[in-house]
Amino acid sequence: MDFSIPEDLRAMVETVRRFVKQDLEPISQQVEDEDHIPEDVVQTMRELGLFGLAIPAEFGGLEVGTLGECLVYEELSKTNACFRTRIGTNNGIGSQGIVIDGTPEQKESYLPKLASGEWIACFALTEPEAGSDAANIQTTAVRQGDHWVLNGRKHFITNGNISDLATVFAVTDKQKRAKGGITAFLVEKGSPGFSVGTIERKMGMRGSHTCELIMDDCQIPLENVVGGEAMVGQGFKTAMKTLDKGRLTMGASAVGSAQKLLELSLEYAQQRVQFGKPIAEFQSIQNMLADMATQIYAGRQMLYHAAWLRDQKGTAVVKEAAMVKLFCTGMANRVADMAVQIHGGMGYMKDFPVERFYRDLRLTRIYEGTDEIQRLVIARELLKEG
Ligand code: COS
Repeated sequence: MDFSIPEDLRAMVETVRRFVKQDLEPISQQVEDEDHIPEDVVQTMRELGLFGLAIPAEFGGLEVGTLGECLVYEELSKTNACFRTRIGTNNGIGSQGIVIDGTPEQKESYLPKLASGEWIACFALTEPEAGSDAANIQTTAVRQGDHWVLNGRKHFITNGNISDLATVFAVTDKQKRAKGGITAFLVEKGSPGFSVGTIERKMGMRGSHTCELIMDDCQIPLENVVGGEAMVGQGFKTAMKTLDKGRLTMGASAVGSAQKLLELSLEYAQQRVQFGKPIAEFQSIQNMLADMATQIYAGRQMLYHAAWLRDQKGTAVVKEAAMVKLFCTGMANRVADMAVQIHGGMGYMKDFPVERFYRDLRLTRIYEGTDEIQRLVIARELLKEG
């Protein structure tokens, strides 16, 4: 067994770590207050190639592999979560439908723009009646002459308001639904009948926006079915394969944020004096620090292993990806709770970053598949294995 991180990935992690320390962390509170990432920072992200981590090199991406991507997310998640979310959809759910199932023409046409960050992409599956039950989407697509006509409303769409391209899932056969009746469409900003609805108000994740997307007799060219004509009806599988990878990177974000919370807690516990000595000298605080470190260690090991496995086996890590998301996001939420506890009253104040991490991490147990869905996926895979 070789547990070492390859040299090229280590160098990349160093670059991202420097970027986080020098450029992102100093403005993390400003971004929180203004609910907006400054354009010059986004430009540096483009120059570093961060929008194309998961896009093949032949289309201008860095193609760092799943492990490489997870390592970058781990570093980026040590600061305000919105920075990771900004590049997240181009590397994940916004582009991977095209990377996995797109036609050569679709790859040629869209991936270079997504890899460079010139275009932003989003993933429009969720609807008011279709959250965990993704197959219950109500958006329809009907073929009319030389185009498809889409009607429906999506919500909770990350980066939807700033996207140039959306992968929109719609029902093309009401009887078949998930089993051959859902199709994925590439919908460009400005398409007739396509618009952004309400920007949603959230508990956290400031600086990263989610919104409604509305299709009102939205016309899409026939060639914009992901994977082309042969993939009409196969969109649900495209969505599931895309989400598998997202579940690993979500685990990486959770590990990175948990690590940062441990570092903040260690620092605070050694500075904060109560009853005449630093609180780090009390066993009850030490127990929490030890539990945090142990759980982070466990999460990181399973994350790296599952990422490595995906790099060896391609996309077939359904069970492991769900396990990583379930464990790592739960772990990070427990770590965040302990971090607030160690910081005491200060942990509840907006002046300290632990309060922000506590809110932002709560979402990781919900989006890209809830804890309950991960358990369902894991159990199904176990039963299939027999
Ligand atoms: N990879 C490839 N194919 C997959 C797959 C995967 N990970 N998961 C399911 N499929 C296939 C199935 O094999 C089945 O294909 P066949 O018709 O050939 O048998 C088809 O997709 C339908 O799958 P299934 O019957 O399992 O569909 P269900 O409606 O029971 O739903 C769950 C499956 C619950 C797993 C799915 O709805 C889900 O993941 N929900 C959560 C959605 C989510 O994460 N939303 C977050 C917001 S989007 S960011």
